[in-house]
Amino acid sequence: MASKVPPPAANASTPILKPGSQIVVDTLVEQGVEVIFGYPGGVVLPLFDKLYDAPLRFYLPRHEQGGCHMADAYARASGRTGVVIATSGPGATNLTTGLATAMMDSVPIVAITGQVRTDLIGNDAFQEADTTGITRPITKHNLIVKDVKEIARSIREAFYIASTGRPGPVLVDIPVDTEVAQCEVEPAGPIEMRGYRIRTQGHSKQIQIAAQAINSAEKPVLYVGGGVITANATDELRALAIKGNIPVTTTLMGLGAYDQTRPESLDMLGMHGSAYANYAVQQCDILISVGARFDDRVTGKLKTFAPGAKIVHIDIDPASISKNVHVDIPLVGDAKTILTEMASLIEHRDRTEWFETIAGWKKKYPLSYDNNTACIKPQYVIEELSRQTKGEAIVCTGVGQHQMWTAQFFRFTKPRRFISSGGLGTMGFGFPAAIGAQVAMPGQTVIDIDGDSSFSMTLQELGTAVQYQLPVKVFILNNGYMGMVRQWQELFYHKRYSHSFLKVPDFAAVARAFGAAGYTIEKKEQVPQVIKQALAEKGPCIVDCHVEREENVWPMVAAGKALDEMDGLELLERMA
Ligand SMILES: Cc1ncc(C[n+]2csc(CCOP(=O)(O)OP(=O)(O)O)c2C)c(N)n1
Ligand SMILES: [Mg+2]
Repeated sequence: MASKVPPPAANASTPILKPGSQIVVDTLVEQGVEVIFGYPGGVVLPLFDKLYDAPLRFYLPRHEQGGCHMADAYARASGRTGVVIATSGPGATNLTTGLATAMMDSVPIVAITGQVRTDLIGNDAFQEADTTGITRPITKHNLIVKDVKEIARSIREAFYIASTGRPGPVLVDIPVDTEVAQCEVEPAGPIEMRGYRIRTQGHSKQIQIAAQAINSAEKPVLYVGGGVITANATDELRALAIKGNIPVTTTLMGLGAYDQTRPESLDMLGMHGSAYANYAVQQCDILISVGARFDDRVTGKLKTFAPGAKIVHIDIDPASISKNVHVDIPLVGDAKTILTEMASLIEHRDRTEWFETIAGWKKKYPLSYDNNTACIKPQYVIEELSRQTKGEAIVCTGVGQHQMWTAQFFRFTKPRRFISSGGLGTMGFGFPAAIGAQVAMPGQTVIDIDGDSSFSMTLQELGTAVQYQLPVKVFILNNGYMGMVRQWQELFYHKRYSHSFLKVPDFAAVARAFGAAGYTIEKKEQVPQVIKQALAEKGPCIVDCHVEREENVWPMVAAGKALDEMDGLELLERMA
């Protein structure tokens, strides 16, 4: 006969056990997470069950790639860490483009993926993929957590690694049995990780040397990348540039780091940068790079890049220093700290001659286009958007000509207003990015300036925008081509337009089918009015702008050419 033993009474010494799935959710909440993008599946069902009544806002994309771009743009717009959840196998592999995009642009994301049961790993189990293996080169850090006791610490460390130093995506893979297993949770404490050290303070002596070199320079240029935005150092940059009277050019990722309406602004440099920025870089005597990485789209032919310049490089990531271009004065540390210290040592210089030379280039080769045509020029739509939103909107893009025109013709005055895939160049990024940015900034006007082909890659996220009534405004610069590919084929492949156009649907009708508003613009005179109407829409809205089909982006530094060997200058000169 079984003896009746009373159940043990709960008292202070009884450990409170929680399943791994609950620990995941609790740790996310503890880390300050308010928003999650994610898609369910078999091995994350325990986790989704706990998300059912978690104090978090959850957004369900139509594809995990979309979810990852949403988390990415959420992070870029807000400065917080984005979170995305996916199931094992196809859910995890669908994240890869999003992770690689975030990795290349140094965006903090924590991705949580489910994994098959620990005892099945390596067995070709249903929906098994080696997620940590696949994502190792496209994450800042990743790991698989096979012990429930490690979940809380792993997630805390994931947030720490994702958001500190040079930020990036971190993936935590959790087998389903670990989600179900139970343990007691350790309270959060200070994070100590051997082998992960971040230097924030710059070397004072080096800062002095750099400041002296800048003070004695006649033709300095500040070359600014996305790192300044990540470091929230735009005020410090402005203070330095104004105090020292130094012209500033930014990379694509750096747009918004410096107010483009200021006289020191040289706008963007590089392959499709302004002629005056490229000339200034080539002729400067000191180039002060802050949070930029000398990407090949910026430098042109490396051997001839900034030939007369001493190079100062401020970066949080020591691996970026002298990677592509030899650096004379390296400064490893946080841009905000270093710029502040440097500004105190910088003296005002008139540099009249240098600014006059630059003014000459600006006058001779302004960023311009021929708008004396009956058809709609894509640049005109962008200028009109910039005018109507007074530069206040958050602007996302796809990849291609429309992206470059946005960089050239939208005036950015503040950081975190331009969201684009710079490093990886991910077509299809713009629309889910706009959704993520809108989730982060509910009161803000969020625009996606997209290409017909780029938008076609992720347009299913219309379902997400409509489901959550996110009032994103998409302006498709529909040239009926993969315009950037066509431009290269025109210039370098004898106009043999090999598979560079797709038959696209009536985008406005597609929008309406999803429950969004849809407009089509075919005539130039409609542009201002329809933009106005679209911006006033309360819900998501698509505007299909039929633009000039064979417009090109100028100026252009062809591959292998020096930065000051630009094509298309005659047109700019003619339009000046
Ligand atoms: C996922 C992906 N595939 C291919 C490319 C190569 N690519 C770069 S731009 C471009 C064409 C983009 O066309 P569209 O979105 O219509 O923009 P447009 O250049 O016409 O403004 C292509 C195919 C890419 N960047 N990303
Ligand atoms: Mg196109």
